[in-house]
Amino acid sequence: SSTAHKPRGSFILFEGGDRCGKTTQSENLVKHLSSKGVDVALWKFPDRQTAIGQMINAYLQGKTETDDAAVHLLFSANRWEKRESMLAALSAGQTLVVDRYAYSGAAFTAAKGIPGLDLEWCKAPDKGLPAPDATIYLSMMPEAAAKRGGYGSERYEKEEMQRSVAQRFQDLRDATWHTLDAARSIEAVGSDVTRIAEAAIEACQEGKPLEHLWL
Ligand code: 2DT
Repeated sequence: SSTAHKPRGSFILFEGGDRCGKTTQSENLVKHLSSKGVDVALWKFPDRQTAIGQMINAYLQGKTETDDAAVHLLFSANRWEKRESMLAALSAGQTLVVDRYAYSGAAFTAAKGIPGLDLEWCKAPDKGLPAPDATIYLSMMPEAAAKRGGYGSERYEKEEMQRSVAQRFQDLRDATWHTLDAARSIEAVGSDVTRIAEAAIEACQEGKPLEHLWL
């Protein structure tokens, strides 16, 4: 029997503002990769199922008021509490398609413009988390996104906040980043997504090491 290690899975992240098509594209990517025989799972942050996630959910739905710094740390803790299972899945060879992560964490809190909670402060608690192999940023003007059936009723789903978030995302661009024009058709965006994801998976199969955020 072979003792050769299965290559690790790839960490493919979707980021972007509300109504940019992240959910549709991440679901379509998972379907596409599964049909090609790739071991793949779809993850989403915040994970509203955990105890911390339930506190975040109540905050987002406006049922509780939480200090902005405290809620920022809850979002980060919600990633740290999933770190071990994330690393286990990746090293078992499973590719993870993730809908939002630490870039959303830093962009949304920094967008509030609260003195002291600048981008560096916002990034600090996520330092050391597993880094994505590819970050697919679905770029769309907030005005255009709002026309897609309107924003929902959760906290942050306002055009002005979305504009500020988009600016913060620009400050967070790094080597993993791929910006796609998300105003195009689902199919046009999807074919770019597939190309980026397949390249990331191939790089991991060829031994690209997993990196860590913002150290
Ligand atoms: P969804 O609509 O995608 O469920 O996101 N957010 C998200 C933060 O403020 N900080 C974070 O760390 C993350 C992951 C973005 C719910 C909202 O929560 C915001 C939108």
